[in-house]
Amino acid sequence: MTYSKKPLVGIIMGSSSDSRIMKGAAEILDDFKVKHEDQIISAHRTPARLAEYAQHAEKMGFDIIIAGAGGAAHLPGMIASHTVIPVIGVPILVYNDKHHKKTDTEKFSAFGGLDSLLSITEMPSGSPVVAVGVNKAGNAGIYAMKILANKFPELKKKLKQHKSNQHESVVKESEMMKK
Ligand code: RP5
Repeated sequence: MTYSKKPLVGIIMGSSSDSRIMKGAAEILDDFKVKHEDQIISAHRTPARLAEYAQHAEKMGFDIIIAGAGGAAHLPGMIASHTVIPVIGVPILVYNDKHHKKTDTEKFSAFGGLDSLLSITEMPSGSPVVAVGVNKAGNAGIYAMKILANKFPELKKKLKQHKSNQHESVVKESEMMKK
């Protein structure tokens, strides 16, 4: 069962290099059978596309936007400034092997993701964005389900099941340690 024919959540990211991380949010939504629409939009490289997207998101009737970006991560904040749809920001620490063929250990950010975390959370008063931890896109997905659970009681049940699964797996791990 899906909850709507149309996507309920918009997932956006600043670059295709963010998709490795942002797929964590998409996977949670897929698990919960909530439709989403995914797009790449750069706050700095495609500012006009960003403004158009905010109008598109309103027209589509999204309940939530999940926006991930690394470095000077202005994407979640700029989207929030264009719309009243709640925005969950995912600060991203990318390993920049896309353009520069660098090794996996060479990070795009010199600041370990703190730069993107602060760029997302330090919004001016009156224009908030909530943020999950660096690269924790899955948590953005779960948080989005919590918001949507106010509208769809079935999702609340699934979230409770998810919590109880977590409980079971920790207890199981603990039992394994005793052996
Ligand atoms: C940010 O710069 C993107 O969100 C990405 O995290 C980072 C690197 O982008 P690319 O150089 O891989 O396109 O704008």
